[in-house]
Amino acid sequence: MQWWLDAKFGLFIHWGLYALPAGEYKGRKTNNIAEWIMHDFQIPPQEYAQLAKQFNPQQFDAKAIVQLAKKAGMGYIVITSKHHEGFAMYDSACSDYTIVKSTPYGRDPIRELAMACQQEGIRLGFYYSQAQDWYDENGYEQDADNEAKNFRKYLDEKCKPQLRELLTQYGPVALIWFDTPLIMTADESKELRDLVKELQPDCLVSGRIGSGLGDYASTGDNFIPLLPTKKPWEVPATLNHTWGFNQFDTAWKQPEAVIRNLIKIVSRGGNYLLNIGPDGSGRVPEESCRILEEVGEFMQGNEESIVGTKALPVYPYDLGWGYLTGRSGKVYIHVLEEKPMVQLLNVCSTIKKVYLLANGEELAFEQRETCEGDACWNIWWPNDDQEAARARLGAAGKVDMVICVEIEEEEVEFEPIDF
Ligand code: H79
Repeated sequence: MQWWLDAKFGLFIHWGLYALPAGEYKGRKTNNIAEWIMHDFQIPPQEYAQLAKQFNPQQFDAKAIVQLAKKAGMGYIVITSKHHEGFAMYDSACSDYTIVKSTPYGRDPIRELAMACQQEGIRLGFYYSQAQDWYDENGYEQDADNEAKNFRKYLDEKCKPQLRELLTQYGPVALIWFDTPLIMTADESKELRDLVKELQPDCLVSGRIGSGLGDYASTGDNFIPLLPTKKPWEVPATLNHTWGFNQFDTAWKQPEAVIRNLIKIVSRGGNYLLNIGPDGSGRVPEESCRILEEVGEFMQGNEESIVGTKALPVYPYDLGWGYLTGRSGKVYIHVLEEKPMVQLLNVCSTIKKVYLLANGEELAFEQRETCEGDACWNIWWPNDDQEAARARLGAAGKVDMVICVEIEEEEVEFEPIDF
């Protein structure tokens, strides 16, 4: 799973029939995430299924989405192949409830995305709701009487056959992103894991397969861990509140907030899986594109401080003004605020060279002991002028000025601060 550890940043795509109501059904607006509208308004399956007849997303452009992800510096894409609503967004033979068989669109967008990903050299994984299926009478549903269902039948006749299709018809699959196991048993989760690994040994399995059987942990949606965890981890996150397109949700995170989250997550050793929700016509909301493009401007020039980095030992201070990332022989200091100069206390590694990552400008530095006897790095902006240096970095320095410190040692060493 080294590729996944190195990638750090991925694109999540939530797309299904829920993109049509887009947060409003029969004049009633939801204040929950839009892809839950069928559950939240308890829309009967046969009624909800009528949405398929209007689903004709001619604006869906797989290549443009892949390019958007690449420009943002993302290393993988995960798309909903079947969300809790139960609708297959790909050409599934074991159900009639699919985008190919029951919509006027009649095409398989997941095949188009898989082809575009292969052409552009980016990995593709599939979200698959393994336990919740609100269309299948034997699929689970949050807060429903699940004990009364024949889940075995659902597993054998829908879930496993569909996973088999996804893992045999679309080339190499980077990962299966399972979600909400609910009351699935450990044996059932293991059965799904075994099936994935039997068909594609290199395919990763997300933490939400249940019973701790994932290859990595998925944190709570939009929750960023504070401390190192036992397993590698990923934060699934939204750009506004919703995952699936919601026409009323305009609470967009600004690019600056997204870049800050990315650095925070990467500095703590995690991955950031950031979502877009194409609308019912297949278009990615303009605001999402704008945000990701700005993140891309930061990544151009600073990518080395994100992609392929490894979590450093825990730095004993909360810097407030920035974060540290690193790789063998290098520490990247992410400076997110105005500072006359940059000081790191209790760092004892030996500096070889210091420069601004995005343009290579060298920075003056000294290594010394403070009055208290702590090892310390002091770094100065050229001519003591941070703003001028920022201007020279252009878009790459707008939010974060990344300083690269090359050190003699493989791994940076921090002094303990308890004395
Ligand atoms: O796919 C996205 C979400 O649809 C899915 N995970 C991400 C990646 C997700 N599944 N469940 N949840 C998110 C949260 C569930 C929240 C709930 Fe509720 C709280 C379900 C029951 C209580 C929301 C509020 C629905 C009913 C009341």
